[in-house]
Amino acid sequence: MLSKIIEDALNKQVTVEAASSQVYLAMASWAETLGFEGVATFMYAHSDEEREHMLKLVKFINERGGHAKVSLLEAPPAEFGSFKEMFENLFEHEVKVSKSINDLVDITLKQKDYATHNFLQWYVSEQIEEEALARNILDKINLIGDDKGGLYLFDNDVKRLIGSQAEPDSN
Ligand code: OFO
Repeated sequence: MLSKIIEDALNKQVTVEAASSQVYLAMASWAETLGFEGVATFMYAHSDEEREHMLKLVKFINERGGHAKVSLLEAPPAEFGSFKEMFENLFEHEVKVSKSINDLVDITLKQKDYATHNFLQWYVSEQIEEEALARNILDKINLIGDDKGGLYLFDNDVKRLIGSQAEPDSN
C-alpha cells in the first residue's frame, strides 16, 4: 500500500513523463514539417517511449492501492530553432527528468518504501541510457554544424538509434 506522500510524488512523475511525451511529439511534428523524416520518426518513437514510461507509473500506482491521476499539461513550443538547439533542449530535458527521478528515489528511502524504491530502479537505469543517447546525438550534430549534406546524412542515420537503448526490464 502506498503512503499519500509516495502516491503524490509518483503522480508528479506521471506528469513529468506525460510532459516529456508531449514535448517530443512537438519536436517530431516540427521536424516533419521541415521534411526531416528520419528525425521526425526518431522523435515520434521517443514520444511513444515516454508515454510507456508514464503508463508504467500509472499501473504501478493503481496496483499498489493508490490512484494515478491525469493532469493538465502546459503546451510545448511549436518550433525549436535549429536541430542543434532542439537536441540541446532534449538533453537538458533528460537531465531534469533524471533529477526528478533521483528526488523520487530519495523520498522512497526517507519513507522506507522499499517496494517503490525497487520499482524506480528501472527508471534510474533508463535515465542513464537516455542521457547517453542524447549526448551521443548532440556530439554528432556538433560535428555536422550547418553542413546541409551532413544534416541529410544525419537524418537518415538517426532512425537507426530508435530502440537502441537497452530495455533494462520491461516488467
Ligand atoms: Fe522518461 O525518460 Fe525521457 O524523459
